[in-house]
Amino acid sequence: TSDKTIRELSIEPTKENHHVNEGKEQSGTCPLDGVPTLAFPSISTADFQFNIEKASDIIVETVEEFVNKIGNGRLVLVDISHGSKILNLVKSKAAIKNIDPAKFFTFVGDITKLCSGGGLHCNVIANAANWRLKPGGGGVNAAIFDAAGPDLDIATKKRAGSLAPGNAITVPLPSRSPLFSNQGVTHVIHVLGPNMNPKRPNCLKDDYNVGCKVLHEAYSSLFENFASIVK
Ligand code: AR6
Repeated sequence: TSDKTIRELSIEPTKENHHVNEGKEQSGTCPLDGVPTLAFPSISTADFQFNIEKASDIIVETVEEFVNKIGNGRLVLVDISHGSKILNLVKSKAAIKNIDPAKFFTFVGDITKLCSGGGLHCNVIANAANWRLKPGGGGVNAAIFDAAGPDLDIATKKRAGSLAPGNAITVPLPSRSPLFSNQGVTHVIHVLGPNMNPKRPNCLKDDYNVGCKVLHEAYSSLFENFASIVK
């Protein structure tokens, strides 16, 4: 582990150490370092079946566009699974584009336990939502609504009843929500990405001309919402 620590602390980013902070997992501590941080899942690439190669290009492009518009804020792409293909693709593409690894990195962990389980304080988390902004339904949406408790549903309903593909909406989290008190999350940003799954509403039937445009809009809208919170 000491080798790993040394590699993580090295100043010169290399392809190997560039983004994933695997060593920080399970640390059980969470320094609230005060740096505004957005943790976001890969929108549309699981239940919505969006092509991950195309999605990884769009994530890196949009991050590159916004990374200098968020003050001292940081962006963190999170996935729960260790062998995450999307994380690995994004990691290598971000390294090629020389995106500052202090401002953008990838992280393996449960987005609802980043502070307690991962030692990473993220004051804002994004949700890959459904168009009705309904709790449940599996994936990261179910995990976030479960972890936040009923307050997130109530606060969400106050803001909006539905979301169009490509849009995002910020919901401030009441301080009594466990996600706030245990993880330090003050805002959830719901994002609706393009859907390629025929079993879900608004399926684009493999129309990647529209799909890529909508996914780009979804990330732009997400990062704009985060920028407004940072200011
Ligand atoms: N922590 C971090 N990442 C996660 C977690 C978690 N707890 N759970 C899943 N992921 P998905 P979509 C990753 O399917 O494709 C829902 O039912 C997952 O590995 O949640 O946009 C909604 O209600 C993947 O990389 O979102 C919608 O109907 C990413 O999160 C629909 O699914 C997104 O996977 C949205 O589908």
